[in-house]
Amino acid sequence: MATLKEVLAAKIPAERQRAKDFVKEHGAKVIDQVNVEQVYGGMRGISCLLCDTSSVPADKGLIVRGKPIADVANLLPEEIFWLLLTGELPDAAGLASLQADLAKRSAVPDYVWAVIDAMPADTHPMTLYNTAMLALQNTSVFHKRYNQGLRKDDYWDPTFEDCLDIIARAPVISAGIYRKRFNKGARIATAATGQASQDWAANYVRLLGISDTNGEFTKLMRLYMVLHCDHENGNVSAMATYTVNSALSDMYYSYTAGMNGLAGPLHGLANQEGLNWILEATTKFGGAPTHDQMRAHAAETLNAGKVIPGYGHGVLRVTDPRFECFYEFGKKHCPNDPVFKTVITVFETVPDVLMNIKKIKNPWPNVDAVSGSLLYHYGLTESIFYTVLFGVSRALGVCAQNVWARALGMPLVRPKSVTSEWLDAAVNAKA
Ligand code: CMX
Repeated sequence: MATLKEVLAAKIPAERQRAKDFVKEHGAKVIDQVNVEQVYGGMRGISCLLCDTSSVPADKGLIVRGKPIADVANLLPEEIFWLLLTGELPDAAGLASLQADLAKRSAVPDYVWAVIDAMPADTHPMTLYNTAMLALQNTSVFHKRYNQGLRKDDYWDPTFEDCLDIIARAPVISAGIYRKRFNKGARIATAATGQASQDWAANYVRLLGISDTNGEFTKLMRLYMVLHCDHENGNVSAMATYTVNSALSDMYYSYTAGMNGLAGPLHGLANQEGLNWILEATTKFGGAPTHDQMRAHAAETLNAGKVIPGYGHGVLRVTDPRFECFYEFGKKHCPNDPVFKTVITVFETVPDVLMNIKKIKNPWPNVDAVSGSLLYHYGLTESIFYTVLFGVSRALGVCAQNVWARALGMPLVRPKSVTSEWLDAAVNAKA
């Protein structure tokens, strides 16, 4: 049986050589161009980042290492991490070794809890989560080994070590935060070393302390952790992580940089906002709204100059397949839940409303339009915690991306900015 690290290590030399040869042969070939609108428009659509872990074609949505997300949605998050890193799935022994390794690494030092305890009780869970993660930076293997003198070819190895530590500790930290922030009682202890009988997401459910008598919530959490794992490299959290890691800041610095971006309402916070927007409607109309009431609610939001959370996307131009996976789960497990029923009503009305607004490029739902309703159904009702769950899952993708970035020796990210004056001159020169 080969461990994840051994499988990965075996792949790196060939990939490194392939990248080197490819740049040598094709380095000067033009693959894209930049127009003025893109400079003013968040660099939307410029193809200029390498990411092999996943891709997001506008008409298909998330593809993980060549596999459409719906085809791998029933796998465990650890299997997906293996897939993201290696392009392969683990055998049973490989999976068990990864699960045992994660369990072994999951201890969180006491001082981290003291940091959390010292923060104001009303701090947003994302701030608590990021602070705790950053507080762990002094445990970074990369940081230590870099200071001792590390060859560039070896950067990926301690990056991998940090990534596994982060992934192992993320559920423990976030569950501890959940229990403290929402007065759920004492933290639940992690499994003793060597007793890792549970998978990563099932263990997370146990640590959160949410009752799951029929196992459905555990199924949902596995799905949740898979669906949010990665979304290529151009999104805010992935690109922020990648940019910071390119400066050889270790993964604690890098991952938390990405998570600060995930905390924005146009990105990961949209799952919190998505549920709140639906609950607002159910409160306003005294229950699941009718289609007309939902259209009115949408119009009111838009007239107030706000966005409809969970709808639209920077890249996608179809319904997000991650939305579809959750939607199927909801239809199977909680079709009569009033909040989930409202998600259905929104899906049946809001795209038409948005289609009538010319500037909106994608009227279809993204993953954040539905995820909250399912968590809510199973008793995880504290919507301000939802982005933390997203962040725990996203650790899988950004970790895989950056282990590869260091393995391939990707340099410091440093695009060129231009002044308005320079742009003016460039446009006039073309004219
Ligand atoms: N409701 C209202 N207006 C919307 C909208 C929505 N759901 N989606 C896009 N628009 C607006 C934009 O705000 C923009 O308006 P201005 O030009 O006045 O600023 C205009 O339509 C054009 O936007 P776009 O090109 O279609 O989309 P962008 O690439 O600029 O933005 C996104 C993408 C996701 C930020 C946007 O669709 C949005 O704000 N959606 C709601 C928030 C959300 O669901 N975010 C989660 C995305 C998934 C994730 O990253 O987690």
